[in-house]
Parts: sequence; structure tokens; C-alpha cells
Amino acid sequence: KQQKACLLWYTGLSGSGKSTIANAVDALLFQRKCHSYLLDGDNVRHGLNGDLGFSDEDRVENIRRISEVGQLFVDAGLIVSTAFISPFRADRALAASKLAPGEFIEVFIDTPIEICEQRDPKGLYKLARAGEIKDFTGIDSAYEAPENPQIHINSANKSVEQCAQQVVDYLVEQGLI
Ligand code: GGZ
Repeated sequence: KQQKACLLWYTGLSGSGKSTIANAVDALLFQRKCHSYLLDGDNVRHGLNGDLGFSDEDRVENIRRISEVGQLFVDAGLIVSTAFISPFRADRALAASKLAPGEFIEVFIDTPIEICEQRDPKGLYKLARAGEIKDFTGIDSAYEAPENPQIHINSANKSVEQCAQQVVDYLVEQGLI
């Protein structure tokens, strides 16, 4: 068998590089002929979760649905990645509790807020600082960093390729691919 199904659960601030790194990992998996699927804001926040905003309550529901969908894709045999801030520890723990040991892989994209704010690709930090967006993660909404992530990526001094390779190396080490 070429691959074992699992869920790579990326977590980190807005602008930390979750989606970019998850996309790069998926490209590497594709090269290795692995079957994978990536859930991120583009295909979930606009569709399935289009009714949800960014209050604590809506974020909890966002993550609950994503963990349910992620689980379904794992059942289908895929290497699934989810790239959402997922700011609350309890919600990530709930997602983990639905999978077998070893199937849930928490990937902490540990990029300091100063760097995320410098990048500010969508200008959202600027708007949040100006008070034009409320409940922005890291500014006036909490981010609870993972305490024991399976993969801890300090993206600040690394290329996207190096970060992606770190994830693939872990999957190889664990015998998942
Ligand atoms: C955080 C927000 C907010 C607020 C809009 N707080 O950099 P982005 O744009 O592409 O990533 C952010 C994304 C966060 O959605 P998630 O579904 O990942 O969040 S959570 O897991 O907490 O439910 C950002 C944009 O949406 N965005 N408003 N107030 N990020």
C-alpha cells in the first residue's frame, strides 16, 4: 500500500503561511503519487461554511464542521490537510479525538505575529489595528498555540520548500507514505 490516510491539521495565525505550506506539501505528495486533499478557506469558508463569521462561536462551529469533513476524507483513504487558524485548543483536541492515534497530525506554523503583520498580504492586520475589523486573531481575538504539536515549523527563517519538506519527512518517518 502506498499511503496511509491521515489528517494534517495546520494551525497558525493569519498570514503565518499555513495555506502556502499546505499547498507545497500537497504538490510534493502528488509527485510521490499520493492521493491527498486540502481543505482551506478558499474551498470551505466560501461554501460549506459561508454562513459563519469570526465570533468565537462561529469559529468553534467552523472548526467542528471542518473536522467532520476532514474525518470523512480520511475515511475515504486520503491524506487530508486542513489549513485554518483554528485558534482554540479544545476544538483542535476534539478534531484529534475523532481519529485513531497517529492519524491526527498537528502542524504548528509558528510565525511570530510581527512577521505576519509585516507580510499582511490582504491588508487585514492594518484594518484590524485601525479598528475596522473586529475580533481579529492575535489582535483582539485569542490564539492558543499548540503545546505539543507533532510538527513544529518555525517558518521565519525557512523557505516554503524547506517547511514543506519538514512535513513530508515526518510522514516518511511515521511510515505514512
Ligand atoms: C482572523 C480573519 C478575520 C478575523 C477575516 N480573524 O489571512 P487570511 O484572511 O486568508 O486568513 C484569515 C482567515 C481566517 O479564517 P479561518 O477559517 O482560518 O479562521 S478560524 O479557524 O479562526 O475560524 C483571514 C480572514 O479569514 N479573516 N476576518 N476576524 N482572520
